Amino acid sequence: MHHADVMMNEANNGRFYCVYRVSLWAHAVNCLDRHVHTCPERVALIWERDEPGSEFKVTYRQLLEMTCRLGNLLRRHGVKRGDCVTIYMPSCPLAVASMLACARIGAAHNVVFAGFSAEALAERIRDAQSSTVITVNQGVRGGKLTELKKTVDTAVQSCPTVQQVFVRKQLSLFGCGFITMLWLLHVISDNAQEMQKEDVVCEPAAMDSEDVLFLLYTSGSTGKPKGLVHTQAGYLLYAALTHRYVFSYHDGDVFGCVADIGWITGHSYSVYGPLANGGTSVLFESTPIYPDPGRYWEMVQRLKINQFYGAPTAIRLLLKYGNQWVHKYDRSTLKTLGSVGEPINTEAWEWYHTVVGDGRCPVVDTWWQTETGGICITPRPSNPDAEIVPGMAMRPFFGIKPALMDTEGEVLTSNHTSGALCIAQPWPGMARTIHNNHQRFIETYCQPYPGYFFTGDGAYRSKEGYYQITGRLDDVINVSGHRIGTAEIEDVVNQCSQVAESAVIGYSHNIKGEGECNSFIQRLPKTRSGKIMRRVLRKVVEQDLNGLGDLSTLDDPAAVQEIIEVIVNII
Ligand code: 6R9
Repeated sequence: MHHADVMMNEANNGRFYCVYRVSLWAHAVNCLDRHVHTCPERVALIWERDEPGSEFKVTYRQLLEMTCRLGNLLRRHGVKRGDCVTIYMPSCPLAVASMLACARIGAAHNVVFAGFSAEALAERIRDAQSSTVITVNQGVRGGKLTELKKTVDTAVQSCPTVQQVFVRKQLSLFGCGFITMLWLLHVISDNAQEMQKEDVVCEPAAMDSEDVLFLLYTSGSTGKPKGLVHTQAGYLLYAALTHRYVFSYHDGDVFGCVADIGWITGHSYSVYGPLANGGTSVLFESTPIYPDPGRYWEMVQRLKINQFYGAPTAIRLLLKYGNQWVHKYDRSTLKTLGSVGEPINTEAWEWYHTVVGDGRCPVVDTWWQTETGGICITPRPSNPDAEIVPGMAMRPFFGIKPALMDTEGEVLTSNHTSGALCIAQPWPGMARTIHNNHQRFIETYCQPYPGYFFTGDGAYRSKEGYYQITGRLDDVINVSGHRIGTAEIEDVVNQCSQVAESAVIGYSHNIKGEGECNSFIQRLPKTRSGKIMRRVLRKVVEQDLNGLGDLSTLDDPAAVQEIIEVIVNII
């Protein structure tokens, strides 16, 4: 029996996950070797490259081979168990193989989103004390070329720990034709020269269930980003279990999570969850509007995607372009539609459900965080016909005990109430610490409500006991003594036909405590993963430009500058 199966039974019995601390084979075995024994030619990854129609498939056998070669290459260059390897690559099979190669030899990986600047990358490399970086020379996204190797070159100049950088050379050609495809096929199966020299067998390291699997940085509201630490057994169990049950994933299904592997969503639902379940996972390397706003649905038709998992920010954007981009394509393969990253407003939920899913696919709004490792609150699993209320994350997953706290720190026991969202007992996928800063982990998550894990989010529990996430608590506004979640007001504002998206924030008001400031502007400041940075807006409105906090995840710093100009003029 595989260790993960043991853990799964434990979780099903509702017992504490950490009862057994046994050694297990590295993740690469659970995600690859197992499936190579039973179905070597099954497609593990479909690499949906920037140009539609240039997808590339990798079987479990090929992915194992790539992973082993890379594992051997890293070992030969001195990477040991316990080291940390930084991966700076777009979503592509080699990035997945790099993650699994680290796991196979017992090294932790630290994937940094390939859109981050040299400075943000350097900060994460330094904090992780990585001695090895893996990258590609260039990538292409939305028709734009990015020179990743150059960014790495700049970054490592200020990273004294880095001893070696592995660069995979790949040509990112626009409008990739048949010849290029042949060339690509050659490169992928042949792999780069160095990898080619390596053996296709790589002995997996035996790991303790609580050994580190990876670090993943998430931005803090103040100070520097936090390197959250996930461990071996609990994380994989939780990613696999949630992937199978939340999305009702069945063998043979094609799972399309469009998040970048640089985020936790990509880690859990493009890589570990689907691969642990022997699934076929799409790696999406483009944007929702490239080459046009039909991209997602054209891809669904072409790859016959069964479960589609995306972010509200993209849904809101596509909704604006109109239904014709959806109707153009056959979406009959779709069975479940997932949403993650931010509260999904009612208008976007309805559109996703009725237009994209033709009213026949459950929409699973999935609430979770980098810290939780996998989905914690979501409508499924449940009876297939159990109610789903638009815009609500609904029910806790197996083993998750949500608790709402009042401002005095007391647990709210009744329904139809709002409070700070905590989790009352540990679960397998929870992050164990912040790399090199356990004290910050304790202060951020464990001390605010002793005995509970504090999520930083606010939630409402309805009369029926269903949960609705109301937004980050640092975004909650207090007007005349009423605590209102930003998401609640935005939901109403977004229903105006002229409004594509909105961000509601509060600012100090002598009488009411906080007033709302609604100012419409061209674009909102967002993180690279599409979350609106309301705390930055609030600081701008409060004219506290020195207190903007950690901006390393900001997508386009010019957006903040624009807003500063508009808002400072109004106030
Ligand atoms: C998975 C992911 C975590 C924060 C989280 C919350 C927000 C995520 C949400 C949601 C409302 C949902 N969030 N999913 N809010 N409804 N379905 O996004 O992880 O990048 O760490 O962000 O995102 O505020 O605390 P991460």
